[in-house]
This record gives sequence, structure tokens and C-alpha cells, in this order.
Amino acid sequence: MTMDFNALSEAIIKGNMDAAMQETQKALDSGSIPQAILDQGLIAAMDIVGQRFSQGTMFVPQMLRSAKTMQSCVALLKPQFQAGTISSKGTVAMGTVKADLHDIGKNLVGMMLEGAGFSIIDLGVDVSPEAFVQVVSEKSPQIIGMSALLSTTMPSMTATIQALIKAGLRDKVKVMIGGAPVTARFADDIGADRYAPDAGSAVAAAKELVP
Ligand code: B12
Repeated sequence: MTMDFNALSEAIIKGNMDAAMQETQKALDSGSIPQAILDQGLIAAMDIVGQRFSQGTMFVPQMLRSAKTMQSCVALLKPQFQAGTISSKGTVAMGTVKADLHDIGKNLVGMMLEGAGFSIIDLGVDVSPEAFVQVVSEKSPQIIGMSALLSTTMPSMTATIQALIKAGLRDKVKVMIGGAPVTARFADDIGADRYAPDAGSAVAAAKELVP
């Protein structure tokens, strides 16, 4: 069935957690597809939050409230994305790069990958190149996934790849990158293996990287 998610988006933008969670549950109960709730309700709302922040009509505290509200709604959707695959397709170590604290996108990508049967090592936010190198040397994930939401933190992706090369580990791991300011061109330039624009295509990319 189709439905519009305006009330849900509005509640996310206002940071009204109770209303947003109720709207998410209502959408699930009425048979809306979880992916549609995520894309058209939650992510669409965060885009508007970003635009209002750029225009100077919303500020960091409100942005944070919207982010927390979104995260609570994502938690309600999470069970819907767990496919119940038992055998692991491979391990992905996911982190938001150094000096960057945005983790909603990284968490969504991790959640979708988990749903598709990958094991996730969540390194959290503000992850230094050294920390990525350490996880590769100690845990041997097949893929590392780096997220950056700030143009100022994208160079940390370059630094991480350089650090992997220096440690002699670059050929031991595939590197996947993403985040709003990141592009396929940038991925090519810095020698990453893949860029993906959203969580769905991140799953497809990971499956290609670890066939
Ligand atoms: C929420 C938010 C915050 C929250 C973050 C809370 C949290 N726990 O994450 C808070 C309030 C903390 C915050 C702080 C700041 N923010 Co902010 N924030 C946002 C906002 C509104 C939404 C981000 C988001 O969660 N989007 C929803 C998710 C689902 O989308 P996504 O992250 O892009 O992820 C998807 C894809 O990119 C991809 N993806 C993401 N990661 C990865 C990784 C891999 C491996 C792959 C394959 C794919 C992938 O898949 C995801 C799912 O589909 C954006 C605006 C925007 N529309 O992006 C601004 C934005 C990113 N912030 C911005 C700024 C400027 C800041 C601050 C500097 C503000 C300040 N003056 O203090 C600080 C920096 C703090 C820091 N050091 O990191 C700017 C960045 C401008 C730029 N290009 O550099 C933006 C674009 C807002 C704007 N329009 O100006 N922010």
C-alpha cells in the first residue's frame, strides 16, 4: 500500500520523538515497506534539516534533536532489515573518519550489510587512520567501510589508505567509502575500491567486493 510520510518527516524535522516513533510504528502496522519509510520518511527529513541548517533557519542543537529522533525510528525499523542469514558473507569494519562525528549513515550502512549477511565490526566515530590499520592487522576484515559527512574530513580517507599502504596491508583489504560529500571520482582519485551513494548500493558493492 502507498502512504505519504509527511507527518513522520515533520516530526523528525521538529525533533518530536514520541510523534515520530508513533508515526513509524503506524506506517509499519499499516503495511508500508520499511525501505520506503526509511527513504521517504526518515532520510528525506534529514535532507530538509540539512537544507534548513545551510539556510540558517535551523541550528546545531535542533539538528542533533532531529538526529536523535531519527535514530529512535531507525531502531524500530531495524528488525525488519535483519534477514536472519546465519552464515557470514564476510566481515566489514565500519567507521566514521577522524574528526567526523556523523554516524547515522554509517550505522544505516552497517545495519543493511548485517541484514544481507555480513558481520560488522563497528569502530564508531572519529576513527583515526591508525585505528583502521589496527583493525585490519588484528581482525582481518575483508572490507573496511569509511564514512565522511564533512568535506573537511574527507582527506582522512586518503590518509587511511596511505597508512594501509605504509603498513603493507593495502592488498589484504577492500576499501569502500561513502557519505554525502563523497563521490565516485574521489574514490578513484584516492585509490579506494568502491564508492556507494546509499546503504542499498553499499550492500550491492560489498557483495561485488567479496563474491
Ligand atoms: C544530523 C547532522 C548532524 C548531527 C550528527 C548526529 C549524528 N549522530 O550523526 C550533528 C548535530 C552532531 C552535526 C554536527 C555537525 N555538522 Co552536520 N549534519 C547533519 C545532517 C542534517 C544529516 C546527516 C545525516 O544523518 N543524514 C542522513 C544519513 C542517512 O545520510 P548520510 O549520512 O549521507 O548516509 C547515507 C549515504 O551518504 C551513504 N553512506 C554514508 N556513510 C557511508 C559509508 C560507506 C562505506 C558507504 C558505502 C556509504 C555511506 O549511505 C547512507 C545511507 O543511505 C547533514 C545534512 C545532510 N543532509 O547530509 C548535516 C551536515 C553533514 N553537517 C554539516 C556541518 C557543517 C556540521 C558541523 C560542522 C556544524 C557545526 N557548526 O558544528 C558539525 C560537525 C561535527 C563533527 N565534527 O562531525 C554540513 C557539512 C557541510 C560539508 N559538506 O562539509 C551538513 C551537510 C549540513 C549543511 N547543509 O551544511 N550534524
